[in-house]
Amino acid sequence: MNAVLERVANEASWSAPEFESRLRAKESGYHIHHPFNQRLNRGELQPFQVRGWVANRFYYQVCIPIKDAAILSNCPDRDARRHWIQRVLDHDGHGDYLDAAAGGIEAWVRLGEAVGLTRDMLWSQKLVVPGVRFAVQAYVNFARQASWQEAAISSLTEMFAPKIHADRLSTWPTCYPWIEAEGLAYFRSRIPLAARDVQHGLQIARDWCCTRERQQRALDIVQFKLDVLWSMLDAIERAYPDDLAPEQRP
Ligand code: AHQ
Repeated sequence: MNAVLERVANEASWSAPEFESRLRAKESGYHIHHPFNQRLNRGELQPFQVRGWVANRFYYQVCIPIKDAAILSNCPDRDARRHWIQRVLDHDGHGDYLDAAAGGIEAWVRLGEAVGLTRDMLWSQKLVVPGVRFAVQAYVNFARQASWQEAAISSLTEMFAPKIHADRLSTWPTCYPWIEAEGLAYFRSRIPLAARDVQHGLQIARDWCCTRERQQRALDIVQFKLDVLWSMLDAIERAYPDDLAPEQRP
């Protein structure tokens, strides 16, 4: 073990409040601060750029339950699975596709239709840019290969998600009046679910991070996931510049 790791391994653990405070301090790297997201929520993007963002984020959304199923497959803890499986149902739905239990992915399809995309365009994934595919697959593969606790910790970027959803709900109706209001239902639905999921994720982190080394590992895992989200917006921003040729605009 190298000297740095040895020093961290031998240092005392942070208290639970200190540990959570350090996790929450990672907010400064959240994609809410990415220039593309700031332009999006200030109403500065053209319809094709919003459509590009929705189509690429759809790929992230449909991969979330695959990621969560990977965590379930690695998790021997029945109580943890009973909690975690709800995340799969929240995204995939468990009713027929027309009722409230249609799920988050169906709500995202409705967001896509509200911004002028078709269901087929979304599911074809033809608009997904390489950098987004690469980042999302890095996240899914991390969840497949890491311990279930480490993979659960990677979802804790949702500590910061209620604000980004609230920003969209408060700005898009004015900034993008051409987007049908019901298209924003996903953002509204996600706020309470994110808060619930974060409480479970933080409990897993508190239980697993019984040493300073593991606490530092948790911070590094959250940083990895922040990098996934940030690099997705880097790729989307580069794919949809303001002066993109009209024939290339979604
Ligand atoms: O809609 C989002 C969502 O369902 C999830 C699940 C969670 C995870 O398991 O990693 N993270 C997440 C996020 C969602 N929306 C993102 C956004 O900006 O709309 C934020 C993202 C997250 O903060 O990790």
